[in-house]
Amino acid sequence: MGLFKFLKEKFSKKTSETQEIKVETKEEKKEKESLEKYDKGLEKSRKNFSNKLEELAKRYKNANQDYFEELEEILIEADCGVSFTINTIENLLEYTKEKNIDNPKEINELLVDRMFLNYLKEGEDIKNELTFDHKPVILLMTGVNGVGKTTTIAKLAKRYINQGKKVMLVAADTFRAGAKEQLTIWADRLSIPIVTGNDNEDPASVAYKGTKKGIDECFDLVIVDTAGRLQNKKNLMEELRKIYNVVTKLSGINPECFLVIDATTGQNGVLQAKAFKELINITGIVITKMDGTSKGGIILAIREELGIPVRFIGLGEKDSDLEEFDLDKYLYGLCSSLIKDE
Ligand SMILES: Nc1nc2c(ncn2[C@@H]2O[C@H](COP(=O)(O)OP(=O)(O)OP(=O)(O)O)[C@@H](O)[C@H]2O)c(=O)[nH]1
Ligand SMILES: [Mg+2]
Repeated sequence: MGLFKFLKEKFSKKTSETQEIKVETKEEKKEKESLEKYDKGLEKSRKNFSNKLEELAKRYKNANQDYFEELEEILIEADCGVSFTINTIENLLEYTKEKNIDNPKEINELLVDRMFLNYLKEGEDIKNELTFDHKPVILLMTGVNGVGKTTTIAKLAKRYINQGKKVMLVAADTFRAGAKEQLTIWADRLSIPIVTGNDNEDPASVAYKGTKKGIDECFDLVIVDTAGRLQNKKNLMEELRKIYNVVTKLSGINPECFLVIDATTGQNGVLQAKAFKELINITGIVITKMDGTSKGGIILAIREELGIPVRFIGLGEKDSDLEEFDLDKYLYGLCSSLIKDE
């Protein structure tokens, strides 16, 4: 069975089932809420992507060269990236020619299949959730200015507190005025400890203090906030490497290192990821502000060009608006108008 049909069975059925009066288990309720978040958060992208595909399929009775050119444009406009788009279209052309397929609706289904397969083939399928096989897990949050690092820290802290973990925060952004206070407000709200430094203190020294406390006091998770830095500012990037090295040396293990990318910045996000990846070992990407963009294809572009897994996705400003990245739900959120309409 193709992925398109699989998603249809997996999720459309669930949506209709929920109409019936039936006692839901806690797990089912959580899954339903999660799917709804994806559905709502990807609404703009869906309009830009699958509604256009649907409309394209209506306009062409049979797929021809013009059809594939328009399809290519839709993928580029959705921010899937040039490389992903070209590979996918070439792939589709080859396959449809070989199998004699020219029905646009069928090609839409094949496209969803390709999006899924391409994501998987680009890298190992690692678990997105943090794993706590050693204590403490140190998580560095990095990224350029204003992408949502601090907000994502609060969301992740809440997530793991709810899972019963002992969590603390470290304000290693000693550069931006108000950064320490912003993180302290979140720590107070979540009732967890925070390590801060003086204004303009070396961020690596604050990261050191935080890591040490995390080790000494047996925390499960220490999340380190870092200042926003543009990838082309050499001294700031060096400073990040220093934080990374200090934490790695003290804890004796490579930290989890998330790069936060704002989905609304488009292909610039790919350039950011390339630069950060050269400097430190990025173990995952968090895509934020997915709810504010119509270009949800950025996840596919990043995966195609960097192979780094997207671990979490931000779908709103509240501390509950963070979901573990799930390829099925993402593709369903992006394409559900095609799938439901079948
Ligand atoms: N809609 C939406 N807004 C978000 C999301 N994540 C963060 N934001 C908003 O983005 C803005 C910037 O968030 P911060 O968390 O302060 O960003 P930052 O990367 O820490 O910023 P600097 O520390 O200045 O580099 C805030 O207004 C957040 O509410 C998201 O997933 N969706
Ligand atoms: Mg911040």
